[in-house]
Amino acid sequence: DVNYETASNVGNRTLWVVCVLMGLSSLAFYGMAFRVPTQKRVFHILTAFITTFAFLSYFAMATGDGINYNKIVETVSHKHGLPDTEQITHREVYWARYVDWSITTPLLLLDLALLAGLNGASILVAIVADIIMILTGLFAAYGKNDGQKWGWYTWACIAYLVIIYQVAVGGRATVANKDGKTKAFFGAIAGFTFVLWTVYPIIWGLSEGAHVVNVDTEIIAYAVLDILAKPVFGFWLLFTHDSMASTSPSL
Ligand code: RET
Repeated sequence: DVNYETASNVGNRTLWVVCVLMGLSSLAFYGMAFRVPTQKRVFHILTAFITTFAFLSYFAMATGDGINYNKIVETVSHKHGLPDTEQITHREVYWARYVDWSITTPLLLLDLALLAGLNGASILVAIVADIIMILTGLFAAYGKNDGQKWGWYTWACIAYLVIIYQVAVGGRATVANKDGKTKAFFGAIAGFTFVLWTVYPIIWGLSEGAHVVNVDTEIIAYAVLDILAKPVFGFWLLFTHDSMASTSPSL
């Protein structure tokens, strides 16, 4: 039995909508970058780069690039002495996402780390753990059987815990030395980030992992998350940061 799991028009339209939103947000962030003094510009540039990479990745996926099939072979055993059969599933993998995430999630972490004033060693550990999380997630997406797939997934989750430890726990301790406004803002935006980021591995598990939801649902779920994690996160960070006096990173 051979079975194909692909996106329909609904999925493709969703990809185009996100592509346009990422493009427009990028223009807004570059525009905002010009209007702030140079010492405050690091956050604007980082945030604009994040949506620029997302725009490019969504352009790829909407036009049919950065996608191919993963083939999974399962043995189905039958009762009553019938011979076992092979169930072959070809499901679309949108690998352009992983290229996007491998670049943009470290930049998002850098936004948070610079806001908190995290030390260089912690920033480096968080970024390397993040790259490991995304690359092992990419290998998981191409797993040929359950053992391989969920094995890679486990390494990705361990790397994610390292990130949370460095940025959330370390960031809170560091930001405690800053003014009250920065402290409260870091708590809010880091909390928002980690709740949101934790939904990604859940969606992954239901879609690419266990094939419980179809490819269209996967596209829509990631679309909502990506809009919240990039443009919404970005506008919130930049508007708040512009209104604060003393959060310039030491760069
Ligand atoms: C994967 C699967 C393997 C296990 C884990 C994952 C985590 C992914 C995350 C992605 C965040 C993406 C963001 C994109 C921005 O638009 C790779 C899904 C833990 C946390 C914030």
